[in-house]
Amino acid sequence: MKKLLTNEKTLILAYDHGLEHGPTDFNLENSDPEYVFNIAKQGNYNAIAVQAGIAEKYYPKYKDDFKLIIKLNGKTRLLNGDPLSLSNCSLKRAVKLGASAVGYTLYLGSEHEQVMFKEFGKIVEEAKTWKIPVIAWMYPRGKVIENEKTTEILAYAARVGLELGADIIKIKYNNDTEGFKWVVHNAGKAKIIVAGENKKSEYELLKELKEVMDAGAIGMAIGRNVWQHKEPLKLTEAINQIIFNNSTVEEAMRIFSHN
Ligand code: FBP
Repeated sequence: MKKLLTNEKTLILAYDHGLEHGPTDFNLENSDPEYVFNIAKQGNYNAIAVQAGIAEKYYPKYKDDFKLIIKLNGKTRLLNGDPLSLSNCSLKRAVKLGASAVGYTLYLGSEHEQVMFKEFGKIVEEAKTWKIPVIAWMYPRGKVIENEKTTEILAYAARVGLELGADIIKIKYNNDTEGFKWVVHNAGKAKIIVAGENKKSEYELLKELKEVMDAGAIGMAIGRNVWQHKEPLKLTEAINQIIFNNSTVEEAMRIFSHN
């Protein structure tokens, strides 16, 4: 049965990497969107986050299985210099494609941040009329950002997301367990979810997830660690246990190993 986008907690499968990183993240199996959409279905994810082109061709078959988040902007990794990422899909089209929420990456600290802030403001305003939530991928990046994962800069990113009107803020985690409470605190009534980032061991991933949940995050929007995994559904089950059943890392690891 299709879950809500978030019922306090959420687990989202992110699959916009083909645009952001290129096929370098993929193999023969996971380069096929069908393979990844099937993980979202079998793994009982709340939603999948994809670009409009993928949504248009692959979501109709899964519309009763999980929610759709359309990533409105995106850029390739081929450009040099400070990042600028503008929308390639309107809200109207996203809603028509079945989106229950829209996503937008904001590169704060980029010399182009004002351009993205301006566009994001318009999207937030329009999203209110469609009554759909806006998820901001808050990524500090640009030549003035020496380290995009200090606690101070992550807290700043979370705060900017709140101030610009995001309902959910997607952010990276820096393994500072105490510091992350400050990050979450600065998001106020906006909710925090974390990215999975580069592929890591199951234990490391689950431990990080437990730490961010304990700090007040509501879940995860994970990509590579799941669909690059040999056993994505087993890993998903362990992730589900931590997010929705408040399991310990050890319990989740047992579930992963015994499944
Ligand atoms: P992962 O869990 O694979 O890190 O995916 C999360 C995500 O935010 C994707 O939605 C996006 O494509 C990617 O990370 C961008 O990360 P970066 O800009 O750091 O490469």
